Amino acid sequence: MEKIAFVMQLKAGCEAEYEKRHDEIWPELVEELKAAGIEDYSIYLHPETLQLFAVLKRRKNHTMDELPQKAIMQKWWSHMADIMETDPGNSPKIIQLQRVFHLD
Ligand code: RM4
Repeated sequence: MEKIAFVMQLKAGCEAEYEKRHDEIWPELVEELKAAGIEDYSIYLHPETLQLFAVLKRRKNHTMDELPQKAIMQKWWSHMADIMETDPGNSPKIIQLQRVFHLD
């Protein structure tokens, strides 16, 4: 497994709605994420900047790169597009983070 982290951006005033939608995440999306080799996926909200800090583990032979082509992923991104900063095609704007410290 490897652990990666990235940042997304929430729109102002959408904190409660973002959490609610994830409380109600679609089971078929969860299945697709797990099938892609993702585990232990958390998203944390920075209350001042509204940055969404995401951290997850993924199998070495993960297929995360194929997720953007999956119908359920595209449906989810379109469902979320009104409350997140997005790129064309509704995928969330993402900044990959570089690990600078680790303690096992
Ligand atoms: C996020 C964003 C990510 C997705 C998670 C489940 O808000 O849409 O792309 O992996 O939800």
